[in-house]
Amino acid sequence: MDSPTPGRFDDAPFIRACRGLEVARVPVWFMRQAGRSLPEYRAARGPGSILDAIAQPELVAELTRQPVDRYGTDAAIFFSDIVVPVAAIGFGVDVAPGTGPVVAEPFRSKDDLHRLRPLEPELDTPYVVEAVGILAGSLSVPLIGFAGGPFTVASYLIEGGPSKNFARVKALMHEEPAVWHELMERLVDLALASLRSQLDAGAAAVQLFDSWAGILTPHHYEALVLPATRRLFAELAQSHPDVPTILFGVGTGELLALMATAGSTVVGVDWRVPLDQARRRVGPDLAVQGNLDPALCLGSWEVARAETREVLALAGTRPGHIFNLGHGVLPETDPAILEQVVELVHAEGRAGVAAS
Ligand code: 1CP
Repeated sequence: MDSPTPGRFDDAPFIRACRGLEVARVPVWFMRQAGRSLPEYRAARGPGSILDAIAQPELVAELTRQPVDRYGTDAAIFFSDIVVPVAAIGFGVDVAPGTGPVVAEPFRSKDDLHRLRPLEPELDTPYVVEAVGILAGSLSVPLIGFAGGPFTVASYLIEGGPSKNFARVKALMHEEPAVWHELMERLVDLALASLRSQLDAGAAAVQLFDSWAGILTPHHYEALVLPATRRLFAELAQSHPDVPTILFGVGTGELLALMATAGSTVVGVDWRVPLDQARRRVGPDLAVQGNLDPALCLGSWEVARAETREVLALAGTRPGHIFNLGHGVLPETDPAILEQVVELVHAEGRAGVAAS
C-alpha cells in the first residue's frame, strides 16, 4: 500500500481554511455526502447492516469517493459510522436500516464499564486502517477521518438507540457522576485510538461528531462533557501536531463559546446560528464550518441558491470558513441541487480569498 505523504494537502483549500489561512476559493464538503441521496450509493451498497459495508475496504473506498467525483467537493469524509469502535470491541451494537444504532444490552451502571475495553485499531478495526490507506493513496482531495463525540456515543449506549429526550443519559450523568466520568474517559480513549489510526493511515484532518451535545445546558456541557473532549484534542495535538480538527454538534448555539475552548481548530455550526454570530461566539482564532439548512436543499434551486448566498454573506470575507450544511444531507435530497451549491460556492465564495 502507498504510504501517504504527511503534509501532501497543505496547500489544499480545505486544509488552509481549517488553519484560518487565505484561500483561492472557499472550500466546501457536506456532512453525510455519501449515502442514500446518491443513486450510485444505493446501487453499490446492497442490503444489510451498514456495519457489514463498513468492513469492506474496497467498497468503503468507493462509497467515500462517490460524492467527491459527483459534486467536486474539496474534501472526502471517510465512509464509516460513529459506533464502529464500540461495535468492534464487542459492546453489542448494530445499525438498524432506517433507525440507526441499536444496542442489545444498553449501558446501565458501573458494572457495564468493563464492556468498554481499549481499542486496538490494527486488530479490532483493520478494515478501517486498510480503507483509509487505499483512499489516502488515491484521492485528489484531503480525507477527513472522524469519530463520535463522547456524549453522543454515550447516548446510544445508554438509551439503547436514537432518543428524543435523552432521559436515561441525563439521569446517569447527574445521579452517577463517577460512573459518567469514567464512561466519558473510556469513550474518549476509544475515539482517540480510532482517530490516531485514521491519521496514521493517511487521513489529513479529523472531525469529532458530538452531534447531540446541544441537548445539554452550557453548564452541564462544561462540567460533564467538555473536560473529556479537551483531553481528546490535547492528546491528539501531542501525537499529531498541526492536523486540522473539527468539533461539531447540532443545536449548539448556546455551547459554541465553550466548544471553542475544547482545543479543535474548527468549530462546526448548525443552521440555527447565523455565521456572523457564530464567528463572534467562537472568537477570532478558530475557523467555522457550516451552515446551510439541509432541509432547504430539498426544494427548488432558487431557494437553495438564495440561502447559499446568504450563508456566504454571513461568513464574511475573513479567512477561516469551510462551507458545509448545518447537519447531514437528508436522504431525499436531489443530488443536482448539491452539485449546484458546490459550483456556486466555488464561483462566489469570498471568505478568505487572497486580495489580488
Ligand atoms: O444503512 C444505511 O445506509 C443507513 C444510513 C447511515 C449512513 C450512510 C448510517 C446509520 N450511518 C451512515 C454513515 C455515516 N455515519 C457517515 C459517513 C457518510 C458520510 O458522511 O458521507 C458518518 C460521518 C456517520 C456519522 C454518524 N452516525 C453520526 C454523526 C453525524 C450526524 O449525522 O450527526 C451519527 C449521529 C450517527 C449515528 C447514525 N448512524 C446511522 C444513522 C441513521 C444514525 C443517526 C440515528 C439517530 O438519529 O440517532
